[in-house]
Amino acid sequence: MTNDAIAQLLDAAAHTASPTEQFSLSHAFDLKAAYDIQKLSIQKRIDRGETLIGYKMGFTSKAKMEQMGVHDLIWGRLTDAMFYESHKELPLDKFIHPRAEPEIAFKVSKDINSELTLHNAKDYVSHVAVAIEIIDSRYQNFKFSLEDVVADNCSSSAFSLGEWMPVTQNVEGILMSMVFDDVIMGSGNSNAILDNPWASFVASTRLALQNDVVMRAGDIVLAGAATSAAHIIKGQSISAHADGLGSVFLDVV
Ligand code: OOG
Ligand code: MG
Repeated sequence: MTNDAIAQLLDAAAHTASPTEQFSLSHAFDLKAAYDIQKLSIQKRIDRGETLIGYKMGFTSKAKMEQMGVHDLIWGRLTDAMFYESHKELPLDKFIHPRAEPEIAFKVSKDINSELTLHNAKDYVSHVAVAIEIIDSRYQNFKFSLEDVVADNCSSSAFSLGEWMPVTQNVEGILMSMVFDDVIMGSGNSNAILDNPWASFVASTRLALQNDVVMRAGDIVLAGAATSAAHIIKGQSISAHADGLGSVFLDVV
């Protein structure tokens, strides 16, 4: 099977919300091919009129690595069609078996043409926010290898953002939690994300450069979840909270 054929199947699985088999079980491909497949499948969305608006980091915390049994940093792409406004509805029929996780988002302030460090990263970011990421593996039973999940755009399917706060707002060592209706589904410290969420942003700039991607002013970067993800069901009100950043809410319908 060619990379484009796999990309086509993954795009169709996402588009029709119907699961597919793990490709790595029948067809060995390496990480480089996986990122190529990811790029090809997102290109199909762009060809249908979607716009690339940012990137997501994955497996940046131990909680996530342990939940999914994958131990390498991964990154994927975000398009405008994946964005849902806070306090609005999230239609469940667009997804296969969605899960939610609390995250921190960064907004890029100017084009990034070099690898950043913890010392200069803030010069390239205008705002930070609390976020909910909805992940929805296109693979049956949410099971995958590292290569499978990368090809599948790192399970990314939707996200929502709290209010953007100025970049001077602290995101290090803050308590984050996720609440479904009135039940706390998970909580953790933001430093569970690579010891400092900024380190995830810095890593995203490194990965972008390595892959000939230029991060642009206005792009959004999701730093990865500090807690494990939880299944969402119809009728739930889901929210994520981070100290000093506020909250973000979605109604699952
Ligand atoms: C892969 C995506 C991981 C995160 O925040 O670590 C991720 C998955 O768990 O399906 O989004
Ligand atoms: Mg995530």
